Amino acid sequence: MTRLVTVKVTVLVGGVGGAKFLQGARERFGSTPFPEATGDPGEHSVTAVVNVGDDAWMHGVRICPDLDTCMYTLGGGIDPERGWGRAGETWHAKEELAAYGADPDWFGLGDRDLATHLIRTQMLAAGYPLTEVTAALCNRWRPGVRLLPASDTRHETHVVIADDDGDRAGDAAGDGIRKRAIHFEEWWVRYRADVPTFGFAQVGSGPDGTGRAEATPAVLSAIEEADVVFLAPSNPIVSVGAVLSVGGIRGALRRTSAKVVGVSPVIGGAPLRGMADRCLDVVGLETSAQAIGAHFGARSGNGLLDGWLVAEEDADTAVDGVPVAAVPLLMTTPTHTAAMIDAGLELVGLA
Ligand code: FO1
Repeated sequence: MTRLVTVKVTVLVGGVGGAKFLQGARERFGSTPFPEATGDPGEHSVTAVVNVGDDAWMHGVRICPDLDTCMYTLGGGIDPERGWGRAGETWHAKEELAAYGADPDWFGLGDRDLATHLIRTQMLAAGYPLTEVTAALCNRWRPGVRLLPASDTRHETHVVIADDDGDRAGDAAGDGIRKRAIHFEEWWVRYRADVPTFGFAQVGSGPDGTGRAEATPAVLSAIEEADVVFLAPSNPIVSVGAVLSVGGIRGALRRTSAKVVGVSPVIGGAPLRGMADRCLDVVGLETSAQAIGAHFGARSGNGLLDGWLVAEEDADTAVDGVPVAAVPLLMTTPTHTAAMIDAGLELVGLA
């Protein structure tokens, strides 16, 4: 057993589930002020590598739902009922946009939240990378963990659905079904994932505007220099999966000397929250701790995991080459989540 005196923890996260997990990590490892996302993370430290697959342009501003959910949750500004956007929100701008008939009419930007998007959009237009923009926004919110976008370039999740208008796309797959691709937010928010769906694809570009999105140097060193890396119990396909599909991240996880611990996002065959089961269906994976653990795979093979934390209800889970521990997984309070994190450390011999 290795007892860590100082700990560098890196967590791959999405939105609501990821933010709750980070509250537990902050409780467990203490809050380290990170004035700058690119600054020295100090000794006890938690760094979050946050999904940017949900990021989108709406009404001319750049929305980063998962970064903002983490920032507002950890900074005390989240609306606790919705799990996204600001507490005490008003919707005057949304109403005015609707009065103009502006598109999209299915996505709500609150007045308080809009200020965040305006600052972000101005800074991006001035040439600041998203990592620095996020650090600047966090200067206000002081989340106590370092929030790093998985990439500084576009890496949006798009979704292939059936095209019932019939005249916008061809039948390239030759299966008799016309298809089109829409942004993930449209699929999730407008259609509630309830349309015939065929797959997900990342749409983006590399640092030079071509190729595919790459992880930032800050993300790669956060993974390579960590003592332990957690895959949060976020959506394994469109949150953690989208992070893993950023160029360089999978390789960094394979190389790091840190132990990599995954936390199951399903309990007894049902997702902890959200519509993870819809995404799993789309890619042909069963909604079970077993199937998701096997999907991530063992680091001793070609996969990513040194340990897989599942709910007590899933205690019979066995994943080839991966030690499994069953613990209470409900993140009801940061203290409960911190206990779950301790179980993860113990599983890989770090506590
Ligand atoms: N979710 C909704 O269901 N409806 C909305 O109008 C909406 C607006 C919105 C604005 C900013 C933001 O950061 C998040 C927002 N969300 C909204 C939540 C979010 O889009 C999704 O739940 C996630 O992207 C999925 O994790």
